[in-house]
Amino acid sequence: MKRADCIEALYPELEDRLVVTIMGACAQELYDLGHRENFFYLQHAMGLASSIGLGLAMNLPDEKVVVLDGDGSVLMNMGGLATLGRYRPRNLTHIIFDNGSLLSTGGFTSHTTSGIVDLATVAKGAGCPNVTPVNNMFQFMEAAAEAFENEAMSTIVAKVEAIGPDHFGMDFKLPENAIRFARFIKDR
Ligand SMILES: Cc1ncc(C[n+]2csc(CCOP(=O)(O)OP(=O)(O)O)c2C)c(N)n1
Repeated sequence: MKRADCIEALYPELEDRLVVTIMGACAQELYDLGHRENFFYLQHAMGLASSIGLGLAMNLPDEKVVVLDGDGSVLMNMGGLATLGRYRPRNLTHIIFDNGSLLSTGGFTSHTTSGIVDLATVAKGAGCPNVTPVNNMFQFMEAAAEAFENEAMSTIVAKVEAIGPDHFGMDFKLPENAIRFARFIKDR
C-alpha cells in the first residue's frame, strides 16, 4: 500500500475538516492533490503535527481534525501519544503512515522497520482509544470511514511502502500557510 494512494482516497473526505500534516513527502502528496485553505503542513517541527492537532481539536470542539503523521515523527514525540491518550478529544482522527523510514531525509530506517517497534501497541499502551492497524487499502478506507463517523478519537496505523514523491515544492512557505489556515478557521 502506498501512502499517496491512501491520501488520494481520503482527499474528498478532507474538504470540511482541519488537516495537519507532517513535513516532507506526506505534505507534498496532499498538496499535489490540490491545496485547500483547511490544510496546514507543519514544516520543520518534526513530531509535533499530532500536538498541533490535539490543540486544535481541544480548542475547536465544533471542528473535525485530522492529523497525517509518520512513524519517524511519532517516534520523535512518543510522549505526545500519552497526551493524546489522556485528553482523547472526540473530534480528532490521528492517521500514522508507518513506512519504516525517515523517507523525507534520505530514507534511513526507523525503529518500526522489520516489526521491531509496533506503534499501534505503543498508542494503545499510551491510552489512545480506537487504535486500528491496517495493511491494505480496503482496511484503510474502512478504518477511516469508521473514524470519521465515530464521535470518539481514533488512531489508524497504516503500514505503507517507503515511497514518496519525485519532487518537492509549494508555492508558499510555512508562515503564509499558517496565517491563511488561522484566517480560514476564524472565518468559519
Ligand atoms: C527535530 C527535527 N529533526 C530532524 C528533522 C529532519 N527531518 C525532516 S523529515 C524527517 C523524517 C520524517 O520521518 P517520518 O515522520 O517517518 O515521515 P516520512 O519522511 O517517512 O514521510 C526528518 C528526520 C526535522 N525536521 N526536525
